[in-house]
Amino acid sequence: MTTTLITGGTVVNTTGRVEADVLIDGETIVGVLPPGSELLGSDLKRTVDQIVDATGKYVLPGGVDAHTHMEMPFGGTFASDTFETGTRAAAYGGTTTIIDFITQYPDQRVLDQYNLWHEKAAGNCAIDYGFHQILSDIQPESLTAMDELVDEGVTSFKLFMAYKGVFLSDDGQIFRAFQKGAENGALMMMHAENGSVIDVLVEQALGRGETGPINHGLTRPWQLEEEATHRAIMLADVADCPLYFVHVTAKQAAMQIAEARGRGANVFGETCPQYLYFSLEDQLGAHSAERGEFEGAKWVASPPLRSKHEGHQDFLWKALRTNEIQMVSTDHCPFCMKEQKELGADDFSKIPNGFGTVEHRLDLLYQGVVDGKITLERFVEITSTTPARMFGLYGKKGVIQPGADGDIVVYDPNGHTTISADTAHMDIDYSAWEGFEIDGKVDTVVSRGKIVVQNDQYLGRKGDGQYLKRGTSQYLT
Ligand code: DUC
Ligand code: ZN
Ligand code: ZN
Repeated sequence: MTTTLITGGTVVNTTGRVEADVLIDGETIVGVLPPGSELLGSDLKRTVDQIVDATGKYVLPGGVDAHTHMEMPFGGTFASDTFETGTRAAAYGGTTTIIDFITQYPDQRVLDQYNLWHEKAAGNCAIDYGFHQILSDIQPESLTAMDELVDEGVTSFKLFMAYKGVFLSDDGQIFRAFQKGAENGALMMMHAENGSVIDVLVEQALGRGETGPINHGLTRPWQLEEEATHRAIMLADVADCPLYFVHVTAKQAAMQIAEARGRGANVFGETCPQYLYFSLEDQLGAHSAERGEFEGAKWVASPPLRSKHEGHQDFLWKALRTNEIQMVSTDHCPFCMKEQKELGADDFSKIPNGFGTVEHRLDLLYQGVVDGKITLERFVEITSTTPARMFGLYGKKGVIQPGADGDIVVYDPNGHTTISADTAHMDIDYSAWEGFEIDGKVDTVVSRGKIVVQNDQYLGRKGDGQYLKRGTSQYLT
């Protein structure tokens, strides 16, 4: 077993920061020690096999990205990152755990999909991984499967109020799943947009010949996110089940969550870097010589980007600071422009929805620290500790303390990162984040005691990552 000492750095947990050395024995943290490795030779009588010099750097718990879609079948194609490429890119960016969504379409059996996701991921991942389950068009068999999946460590289920005929469940179906969640302790997750109304707006826009990418956002206004968010909260109230909103984009939806939390409901929300940094106006302004206005397809995701003038982005940063929104995941669902986003060249509703961000989440949120939007401790909380606790991994993940997995990011606040598709490692032919400058840099990444990234080199191998059989949410016990 390899013993690793991370020395000279500032260890950051949600509770504060301290100058300390971190000792990892094999895969597990065994000590957070006063600085100075002289203790090792005498008191602890240990031989250290490898030393990571973190002088002048932050020592952070490895990132936990609780929302990814590796090789997801969607929009007539597949998300371009496989478990192999996507988890390696995540490791480069300081994420040492992902929770990916098992996808189920109406004609598929939930448990078959669960087995399929294990087949896709096993032996291919660079970092540890768990699963949530997507349930579409919920039928009685799916409700039974929920019990079995909770026993397998899939303790959270995503439902959709949008994408009719693909993922959407109606209110009655949603309510039955909520009742099941209330019974078996699972955390229910919601994609909150009013799909029926969106479908009308899309049909009308196409009928008027408005086919460009910007119409994706224009046909999914914030009112339809707020309405769905409110409706889901009310349904969860009646079912007496906890509820977690994925990818919150609209100020008004965040306010619904805040209001529910204010009266003591177990309602939670995540947002994503794209909704903090980009606006509908950015997308509208995007043109290229090669593609003209279709360049905007790079920023097509659902829910869509929101207007800068309405203040959504500022509100989401504020909500992160005040814990009205609890965490940040990526909704990593990359599609290349060539042959993928291009499927919607003549019809915005056919553009595969999604961003590729799994590699950049930590950097993009760290820039929020530099810009004074969140503290360093809050950065750790929203990128690692809360996602771990929300999804039953805390103690093993999300914290630097004895007994936790040796998942560490050494982050250099004096380093610099320029984001570009040319240097990123995700399997996508562009970067929505091209040219972003970050005043910080991932220096070294350790995953269960193994150095997997150092000096911009990947030192791990596929299959290093293990399946995480998760417990139920630690916010609910
Ligand atoms: N939204 C996306 O943008 N992509 C994948 C699924 C989703 O809900
Ligand atoms: Zn979604
Ligand atoms: Zn998603």
